[in-house]
Amino acid sequence: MDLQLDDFRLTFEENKKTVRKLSDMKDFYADQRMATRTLQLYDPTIYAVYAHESEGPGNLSYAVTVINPGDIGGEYYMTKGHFHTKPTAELYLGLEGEGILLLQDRKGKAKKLPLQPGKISYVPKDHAHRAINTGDSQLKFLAIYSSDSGHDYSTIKEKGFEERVKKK
Ligand code: S6P
Ligand code: ZN
Repeated sequence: MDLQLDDFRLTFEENKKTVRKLSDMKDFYADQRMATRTLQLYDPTIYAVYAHESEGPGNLSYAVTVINPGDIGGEYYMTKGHFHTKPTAELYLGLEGEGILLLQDRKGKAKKLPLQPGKISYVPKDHAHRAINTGDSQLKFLAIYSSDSGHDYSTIKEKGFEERVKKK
Protein backbone atom coordinates (compact mmCIF):
# COMPACT_ATOMS: atom_id res chain seq x y z
CA MET A 1 0.00 0.00 0.00
CA ASP A 2 1.42 3.35 -1.04
CA LEU A 3 -0.64 6.52 -0.51
CA GLN A 4 0.37 9.94 -1.81
CA LEU A 5 -1.10 12.54 0.57
CA ASP A 6 -1.21 16.30 0.19
CA ASP A 7 0.73 18.30 2.75
CA PHE A 8 -1.32 18.29 5.89
CA ARG A 9 -1.32 19.92 9.31
CA LEU A 10 -1.40 17.72 12.38
CA THR A 11 -3.34 19.15 15.31
CA PHE A 12 -4.44 17.84 18.68
CA GLU A 13 -4.71 19.10 22.23
CA GLU A 14 -1.99 17.72 24.43
CA ASN A 15 -2.65 17.31 28.15
CA LYS A 16 0.92 16.43 29.10
CA LYS A 17 4.22 17.84 27.92
CA THR A 18 7.53 16.28 28.92
CA VAL A 19 10.92 17.80 28.16
CA ARG A 20 14.04 15.66 28.51
CA LYS A 21 17.33 17.49 28.83
CA LEU A 22 20.77 15.94 28.92
CA SER A 23 20.81 16.32 32.73
CA ASP A 24 17.71 14.07 32.88
CA MET A 25 19.43 11.24 30.98
CA LYS A 26 23.19 11.65 31.33
CA ASP A 27 23.67 8.01 32.38
CA PHE A 28 22.08 6.75 29.16
CA TYR A 29 25.07 7.79 27.06
CA ALA A 30 28.17 5.63 26.65
CA ASP A 31 30.63 8.53 26.66
CA GLN A 32 30.24 9.73 30.23
CA ARG A 33 33.21 12.07 29.98
CA MET A 34 31.66 13.90 27.03
CA ALA A 35 28.26 14.02 28.78
CA THR A 36 29.87 15.60 31.85
CA ARG A 37 31.88 18.05 29.73
CA THR A 38 28.78 19.09 27.79
CA LEU A 39 26.83 19.66 31.00
CA GLN A 40 29.59 21.93 32.29
CA LEU A 41 28.92 24.17 29.28
CA TYR A 42 25.16 23.84 28.85
CA ASP A 43 22.20 21.50 29.29
CA PRO A 44 20.77 20.77 25.82
CA THR A 45 17.17 19.71 25.31
CA ILE A 46 17.33 16.22 23.79
CA TYR A 47 13.59 15.76 23.13
CA ALA A 48 10.06 16.83 24.00
CA VAL A 49 6.90 14.73 24.12
CA TYR A 50 3.44 16.25 23.56
CA ALA A 51 0.93 13.66 24.74
CA HIS A 52 -2.80 13.27 24.89
CA GLU A 53 -3.16 10.68 27.60
CA SER A 54 -6.36 8.90 28.55
CA GLU A 55 -6.82 6.66 31.55
CA GLY A 56 -7.98 3.16 32.16
CA PRO A 57 -8.20 -0.03 30.12
CA GLY A 58 -9.74 -0.01 26.65
CA ASN A 59 -8.66 3.53 25.83
CA LEU A 60 -5.88 4.90 23.63
CA SER A 61 -3.24 7.53 24.32
CA TYR A 62 -1.09 9.18 21.71
CA ALA A 63 1.90 11.48 21.57
CA VAL A 64 4.13 13.36 19.20
CA THR A 65 7.83 13.22 20.09
CA VAL A 66 10.29 15.79 18.75
CA ILE A 67 13.96 14.79 19.03
CA ASN A 68 16.53 17.48 18.32
CA PRO A 69 19.51 16.73 16.09
CA GLY A 70 22.81 16.18 17.86
CA ASP A 71 25.05 13.67 19.56
CA ILE A 72 27.01 13.04 22.73
CA GLY A 73 30.45 11.69 21.86
CA GLY A 74 29.07 10.50 18.49
CA GLU A 75 26.03 8.76 19.97
CA TYR A 76 22.94 10.37 18.48
CA TYR A 77 20.29 12.14 20.55
CA MET A 78 17.64 9.56 21.47
CA THR A 79 14.74 8.85 23.79
CA LYS A 80 15.30 7.06 27.08
CA GLY A 81 13.47 3.99 25.84
CA HIS A 82 11.19 1.75 27.85
CA PHE A 83 9.20 -1.46 28.13
CA HIS A 84 5.49 -1.22 28.70
CA THR A 85 4.58 -2.45 32.16
CA LYS A 86 1.64 -4.36 30.69
CA PRO A 87 2.35 -6.43 27.57
CA THR A 88 0.79 -4.02 25.07
CA ALA A 89 1.88 -3.17 21.53
CA GLU A 90 2.29 0.29 20.06
CA LEU A 91 2.20 1.97 16.66
CA TYR A 92 4.76 4.53 15.45
CA LEU A 93 4.22 6.83 12.48
CA GLY A 94 7.14 8.90 11.16
CA LEU A 95 6.22 12.54 10.46
CA GLU A 96 9.42 14.49 9.79
CA GLY A 97 13.16 13.87 9.79
CA GLU A 98 15.17 10.69 9.65
CA GLY A 99 15.82 8.23 12.40
CA ILE A 100 15.80 4.71 13.73
CA LEU A 101 13.37 2.86 15.94
CA LEU A 102 15.32 0.41 18.03
CA LEU A 103 13.42 -2.61 19.37
CA GLN A 104 14.62 -5.20 21.82
CA ASP A 105 12.86 -8.25 23.18
CA ARG A 106 13.09 -9.57 26.75
CA LYS A 107 15.97 -11.87 25.79
CA GLY A 108 18.00 -8.93 24.49
CA LYS A 109 17.51 -9.53 20.76
CA ALA A 110 17.57 -6.14 19.02
CA LYS A 111 16.11 -4.94 15.74
CA LYS A 112 16.39 -1.59 13.96
CA LEU A 113 13.52 -0.14 11.93
CA PRO A 114 13.60 3.04 9.84
CA LEU A 115 11.72 6.02 11.28
CA GLN A 116 10.89 8.39 8.43
CA PRO A 117 7.91 10.37 7.10
CA GLY A 118 4.96 8.15 6.24
CA LYS A 119 6.50 5.00 7.64
CA ILE A 120 4.35 3.02 10.08
CA SER A 121 6.21 0.72 12.45
CA TYR A 122 4.69 -1.78 14.82
CA VAL A 123 6.21 -2.21 18.27
CA PRO A 124 5.24 -5.72 19.40
CA LYS A 125 4.29 -6.29 23.03
CA ASP A 126 7.16 -7.07 25.41
CA HIS A 127 9.65 -5.15 23.28
CA ALA A 128 11.62 -2.21 24.61
CA HIS A 129 11.65 0.69 22.17
CA ARG A 130 13.83 3.75 21.67
CA ALA A 131 13.78 6.38 18.92
CA ILE A 132 17.07 7.83 17.65
CA ASN A 133 17.54 10.94 15.51
CA THR A 134 20.21 10.09 12.93
CA GLY A 135 19.55 13.17 10.77
CA ASP A 136 20.57 16.80 10.93
CA SER A 137 17.07 18.19 11.51
CA GLN A 138 14.39 17.45 14.12
CA LEU A 139 12.88 13.95 14.11
CA LYS A 140 9.11 13.97 14.69
CA PHE A 141 6.86 10.96 15.06
CA LEU A 142 3.45 10.00 16.38
CA ALA A 143 3.04 7.09 18.80
CA ILE A 144 -0.29 5.44 19.62
CA TYR A 145 -0.49 3.19 22.64
CA SER A 146 -2.84 1.59 25.09
CA SER A 147 -3.76 3.97 27.91
CA ASP A 148 -3.03 1.42 30.60
CA SER A 149 0.26 0.20 29.09
CA GLY A 150 2.41 1.86 31.78
CA HIS A 151 6.08 2.71 31.28
CA ASP A 152 9.00 0.82 32.77
CA TYR A 153 12.13 2.92 32.39
CA SER A 154 14.24 1.21 35.05
CA THR A 155 15.02 -2.01 33.11
CA ILE A 156 16.59 -0.02 30.26
CA LYS A 157 18.26 2.44 32.63
CA GLU A 158 19.98 -0.46 34.41
CA LYS A 159 20.76 -2.80 31.53
CA GLY A 160 20.64 -0.50 28.48
CA PHE A 161 20.05 -1.64 24.89
CA GLU A 162 22.36 -4.18 23.25
CA GLU A 163 22.91 -1.72 20.40
CA ARG A 164 24.05 1.88 20.38
CA VAL A 165 23.55 4.06 17.33
CA LYS A 166 26.57 6.24 16.67
CA LYS A 167 27.89 8.47 13.91
CA LYS A 168 30.04 6.60 11.43
C1 S6P B 1 4.87 5.89 24.66
C2 S6P B 1 5.64 6.03 23.39
C3 S6P B 1 6.28 7.40 23.12
C4 S6P B 1 7.44 7.72 24.08
C5 S6P B 1 8.23 8.97 23.65
C6 S6P B 1 9.42 9.29 24.55
O1 S6P B 1 4.54 4.57 24.92
O2 S6P B 1 6.57 4.99 23.23
O3 S6P B 1 5.32 8.41 23.17
O4 S6P B 1 7.00 7.89 25.40
O5 S6P B 1 8.72 8.79 22.36
O6 S6P B 1 10.21 8.17 24.82
P1 S6P B 1 10.46 7.70 26.32
O7 S6P B 1 11.20 6.42 26.20
O8 S6P B 1 11.21 8.77 27.03
O9 S6P B 1 9.08 7.52 26.94
ZN1 ZN C 1 5.97 3.00 24.40
